Amino acid sequence: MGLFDKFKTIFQKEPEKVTKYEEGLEKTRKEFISQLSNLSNKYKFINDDYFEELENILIMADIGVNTVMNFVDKLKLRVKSEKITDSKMLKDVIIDELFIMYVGNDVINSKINYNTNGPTVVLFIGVNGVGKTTTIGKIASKLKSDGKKVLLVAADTFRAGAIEQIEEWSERVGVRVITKNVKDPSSVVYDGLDIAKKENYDVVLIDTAGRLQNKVNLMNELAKINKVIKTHIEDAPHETLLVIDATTGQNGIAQAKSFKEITNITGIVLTKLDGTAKGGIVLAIKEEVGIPVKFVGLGEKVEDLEPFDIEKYIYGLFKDL
Ligand SMILES: Nc1nc2c(ncn2[C@@H]2O[C@H](COP(=O)(O)OP(=O)(O)O)[C@@H](O)[C@H]2O)c(=O)[nH]1
Ligand SMILES: [Mg+2]
Repeated sequence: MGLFDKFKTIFQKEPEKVTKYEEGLEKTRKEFISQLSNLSNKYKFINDDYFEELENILIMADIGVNTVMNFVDKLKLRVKSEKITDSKMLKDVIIDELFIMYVGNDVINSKINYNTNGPTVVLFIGVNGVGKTTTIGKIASKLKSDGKKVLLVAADTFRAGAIEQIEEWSERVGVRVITKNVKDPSSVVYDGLDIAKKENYDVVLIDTAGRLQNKVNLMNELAKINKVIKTHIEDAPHETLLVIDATTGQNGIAQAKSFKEITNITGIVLTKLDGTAKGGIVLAIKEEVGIPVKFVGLGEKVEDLEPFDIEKYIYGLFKDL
């Protein structure tokens, strides 16, 4: 039994666990499944043309050129060694190999690294419009229902309306937000962490403005924010989550590479997977950026955020196959 059949057996028993993934990946699934099915109808037997078309399909799904090349090479080896000739048989192997490619030899860590001694500080970075504030609202809501005392810090002092937006989330979710009418984001961060320590908050979620246009400025700004954080809590931030928008495809990958050069990122939040047919980007991030995806955004509503789970993701992509 292939890996995919195993996921199927597990998740069909507990369908509610995968609903969000199924819904959020619908666009990608439709596109992927119809193309893979067309391919195996067109080529009953596997040949070079088959592989070439498969490569195109995977690249179009934003899996990334290098990743696809490595992947198809591996597939060819398996086809040879297992003497697979029928293209219908290959579908299962493709799913297995995609899974193996993501997991590799690594221990995949998609958990938040919690501070056991004082507030856990999570810094959110990423360019304008990717979904930082929305993600903070969603995570705040989850943490609150887990019984955690959550504080938001409005350190996006740059964008007009940014403070109002996070205040709305704070009201909606019922968690406190620290704001300050200043230009310098680190000044708000300073106040926020001061309060977090004095009032024993469990988790502090810090919203920032991501101005990647000016890398030096952004680098200085993030360095200053990090310094201020460390004056309050030495080993913080415990997480620096880079938010990227799945609908921007390879551009999102480029952003991740740039941010990685200027600051230490511990995880990626990939938003708007529901809005793209190119959900293969999850696989490219792992291969090309080398930072684990920790959360995925699967819609605009407060409950549309899930800790990333490769098994649920693969199931959501291929369940109709
Ligand atoms: N469909 C969809 N929309 C999202 C998701 N996450 C964020 N958005 C939308 O993206 C837009 C920008 O989000 P915002 O949080 O303001 O981005 P920020 O500038 O990075 O803080 C908003 O309209 C959000 O509702 C998601 O997972 N799916
Ligand atoms: Mg924002």
